[in-house]
Amino acid sequence: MADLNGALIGCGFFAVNQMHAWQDVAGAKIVAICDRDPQRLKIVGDQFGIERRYSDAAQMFADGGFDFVDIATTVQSHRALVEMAAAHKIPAICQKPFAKTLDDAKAMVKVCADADIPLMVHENFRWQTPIQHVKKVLEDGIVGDPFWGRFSFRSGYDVFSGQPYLAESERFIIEDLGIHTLDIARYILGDVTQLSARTRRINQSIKGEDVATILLDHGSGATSIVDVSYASKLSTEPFPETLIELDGTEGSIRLTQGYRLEVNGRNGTEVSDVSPRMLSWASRPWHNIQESVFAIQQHWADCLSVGGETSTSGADNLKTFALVEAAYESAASGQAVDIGSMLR
Ligand code: NAD
Ligand code: 89V
Repeated sequence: MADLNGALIGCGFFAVNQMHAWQDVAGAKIVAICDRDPQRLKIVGDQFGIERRYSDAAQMFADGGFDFVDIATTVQSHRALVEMAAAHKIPAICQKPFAKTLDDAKAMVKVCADADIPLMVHENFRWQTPIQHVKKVLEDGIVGDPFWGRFSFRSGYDVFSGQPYLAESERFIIEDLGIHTLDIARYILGDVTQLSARTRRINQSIKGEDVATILLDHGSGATSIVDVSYASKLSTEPFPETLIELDGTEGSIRLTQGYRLEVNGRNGTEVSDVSPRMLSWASRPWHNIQESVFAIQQHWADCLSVGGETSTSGADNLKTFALVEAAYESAASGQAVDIGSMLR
C-alpha cells in the first residue's frame, strides 16, 4: 500500500520530535509543512528535506495533495486549524492542550464528526513504554482490581527555556503537564466522576500555578491522586518520568524513578526495568517522551490505513480535557466538581 502523505503545521520546539518520528513511522510521511515564522519554516524544511513550504495554512489546504494534517502549533490556533481541516475533509491530529476551553473542544469534535473525518489529540504520555507496562500488568489481572492509585510528576526541570510561553500563561502546570497525568490516570483507572483540586504558585517569576494536587473519584469506585509540580528540588532530577503507585485487591504496582517497575501480586514480587528505547534521534532526558511520539504517530498511521478509532480520539480527549477545566474550577472554588455534568 502507498504511504499516507501528511502535512504538518507549526514547526516549533516540539514539532522537531514529530518530524523525526514521522521519518520512522511505517506507512506515512510528511510532504508539506507550514509555519507563519519563516525562520522556523526554513530550519525544519532544510533539516527534513521538505520542499513544499507554506506560511499560510489556508493556502496549504487549498493546494491539497495530502491525506492528513498534523497540527503542532500552540493552543491558540487549534480550533481554527481543526475547523479548516474539517472544511477540507482532511483527517487531523491536534497537539495538546486540545483547546482553550471545553466548549471549543466539543465544537472541534463535532465539526470533525459532521465532516466524517478522524480526529486524534496528540496525547502521547499514555504511549510511554513504562505506562504501557503498567497497563498490561493491570489487564493481566496480576494485582486484582485496583482500588487506589497515585500518579505523580514532581520535578525542578527548567521547562521554560525550551518553551518560554509557559511562563506567560495564566494557567500553567495543570493545562500543560497535568493534562498528561490526568490522561494517564483515566487510561489506567478509568473515567472520572468527580474531582477536587488545590494549586500553588511557588516560582514567583511565572504567571500560572506550578504545583497541583488533585483527588479523583473514578467510575470504577477507585480513588486516585494526581500530583504535579515544577517546584520540587530533588537529589536526582526525575524529568520527565511519571511515577505510579497502584494498590489492587490482590497486590500492588510501583513504578519508581529510573523506570523501575515492581509488581507484587499473585506470582510473588517481580522487579523489571521498563526503560524506554533510545531512538536514533532521541536525547536524554526527553527519550521517554520522544519514543511515545513515535508510538502515537505509528498508531495514527495504522488506524488511518485500516480504519478504527484512535486511543486518544477527540471524543476520548474531551473526558481528559474536562478534568483540566474541573481542576481549575475546584481550585478556585474550593469545592468538588462533578464531571458528568460538564460532558453533557
Ligand atoms: P512553539 O511556539 O515552539 O511552536 C509553535 C509553532 O507554531 C511556532 O513556530 C509558530 O510560529 C507556529 N504557529 C502558530 N500558529 C500558527 C498558525 N496559525 N499557522 C502556522 N504556524 C503557526 O511551541 P511548542 O513548544 O512546539 O508547542 C507546540 C504544541 O506542542 C503546544 O500545544 C504544546 O503544549 C505541545 N507540546 C506537547 C508536548 C508533548 O509531549 N505532547 C511537548 C511539548 C509541547
Ligand atoms: O508536554 C508538554 O507539553 C511539555 C512538557 C512535557 C515539558 O511539560 O510542556
